Order: sequence, then C-alpha cells, then structure tokens
Amino acid sequence: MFAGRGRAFFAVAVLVILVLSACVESAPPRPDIQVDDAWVRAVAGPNVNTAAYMTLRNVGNAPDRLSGARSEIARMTGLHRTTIDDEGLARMGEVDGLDLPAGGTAQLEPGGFHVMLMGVGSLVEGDTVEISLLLEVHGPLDIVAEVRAF
Ligand SMILES: [Cu+2]
Repeated sequence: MFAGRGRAFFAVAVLVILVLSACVESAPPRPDIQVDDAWVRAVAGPNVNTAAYMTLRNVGNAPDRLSGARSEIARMTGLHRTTIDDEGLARMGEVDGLDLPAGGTAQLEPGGFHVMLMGVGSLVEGDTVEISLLLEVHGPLDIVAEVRAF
C-alpha cells in the first residue's frame, strides 16, 4: 500500500514538474512593470520645480532599470535622490538609474528617490500629469499621476 501511494505520488510529481517546465519554456524572460499610487506634489507656478512619486513593481521574470522620465509639463526632468548628510541637512542629487530586479519593488517617495519635474507651471490638487517613464528593457511606459497637495 505504501509502495502504491509512493508510485502515485511520484507520477504526480513528475507531471507537475513537466507542466511547470513547459510554462517556463513558453514564457521568454521579460520585465513587467506595474506602477501604483503615482502622484505629483501641487505647486504654484510659473516656472517652479516639483516631483513625482510612485511605487514601481517588477512582476516580470527579468530585471529592468528606470533610467529617466519625460513629461510635457516640465522644461526638464531628472531622476533624483534625497539623502540626509552628516550635518542632518537634506541634499538632492541626480542618480543615473534605479534598478528594478525581477520580483522587486522600488519606492519613489518624499525624502528618497523621485522624478524631478523642473520648470513647471501651477499644479493644483485634482490635476493629472502625464509622465513617460524610461525603462531600459521594457521601453517607455506612459503613466498618469494625480496632483496632491500633500
Ligand atoms: Cu529632486
């Protein structure tokens, strides 16, 4: 009886492995980026700076990298990171990319990574901003961020 159950279990296990390997082979490795909770801080223009924040999730099976962004509302955009220096002062510096490993999550948030939007006009709560995220593997990804007063 034990031997019979063992054989049946073995047969099922082999079947599961075959099905899983077939799935893996049929899906070429590629990143799949999901963007949640994208927002831009409201500002009073003209020609001021603000930033966009969001959560990026790579639900695909290959790594990707955020290397920049574009938006028609901004004269210039950049990928920045705010850090606190030894004296406790907040400093903002340009970063050349943000890695998005397969299965990983990256947070763009106040006090951390952000998409800097430079030279924008007034943005009030309820407005929306179209942003194109430049992903090295996936290519451009267009998103809509909501303006919040915060
Ligand atoms: Cu910045």
